[in-house]
Amino acid sequence: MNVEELNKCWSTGHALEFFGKTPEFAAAKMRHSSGAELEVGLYGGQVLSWIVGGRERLFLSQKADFVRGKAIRGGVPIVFPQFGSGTLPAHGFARTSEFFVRQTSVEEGGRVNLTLGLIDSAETRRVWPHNFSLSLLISLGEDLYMELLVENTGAKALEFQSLLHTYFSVPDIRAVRVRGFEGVSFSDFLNGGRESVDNLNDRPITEQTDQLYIDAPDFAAILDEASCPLFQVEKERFGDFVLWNPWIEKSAQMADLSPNDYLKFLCLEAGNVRSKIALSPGESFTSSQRLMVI
Ligand code: TA6
Repeated sequence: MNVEELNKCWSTGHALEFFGKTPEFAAAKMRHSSGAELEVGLYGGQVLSWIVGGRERLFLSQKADFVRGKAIRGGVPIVFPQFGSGTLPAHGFARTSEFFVRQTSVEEGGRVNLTLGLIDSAETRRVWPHNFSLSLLISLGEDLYMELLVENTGAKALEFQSLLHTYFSVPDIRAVRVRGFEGVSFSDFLNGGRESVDNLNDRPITEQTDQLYIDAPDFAAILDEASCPLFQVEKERFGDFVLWNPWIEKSAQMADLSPNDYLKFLCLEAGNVRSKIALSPGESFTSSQRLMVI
């Protein structure tokens, strides 16, 4: 569907309308009565912008590639059905697939809802021989609620990983802290997956960080250097959190990041990584995150 067709079929007026993010990339613009605004690209089903209180709250690289087949650096990439490297392309194919609109609505209380869909295709089945149906609910109120429903529509069992790879915009990574992981076991991807327990109450980020917090509590927060909360993340039926910042050297190797971009974002990612989700034919699984600006 082109933008005109999308608006004809799905626009709810000022609260939700479609536009061309680029000439080739259609996106939804969602507006809440609180003044919060959201942009969601149909490519990848990816939240690209979240404005609260007149300020952008997500990081989107100025050098992000809006090219089909490539992942867009920033916002909230959808990681499915694989996390990281493996038999599929890194982080799976969802983030480089074209989603379609399943539903749009504006609730009486003013929440603006967009549900996007992705189903298996000859292209996905070639790399992942399963039938599936994804529904991604993106709900904008004073918070941002995202819910991922995965259904096994095939005749054989399947297993998947899923994760919402949120790039939170921060003033300076050297001044933020992460709260919620004290006493939680984590696997350090930069140290061969070595597992240890985080013994910090409010964890600073002082170097390249790439850690999987296993069976993590459902609440985590990003704080400023005065330990005042910037963001709160509440996850449900996502077992883990991933914490990532590439820092200086890794950033320098990433063509879609500018050298100092590492200072401007922290990825705090709710996901099912350590334990894959298994679905028998006809079964489905729903997981969600709620992001709040504090
Ligand atoms: O979520 C952390 C991570 O797996 C890091 O290892 C890093 O690769 C990051 O995701 C970004 O991955 P991408 O494929 O988008 O460059």
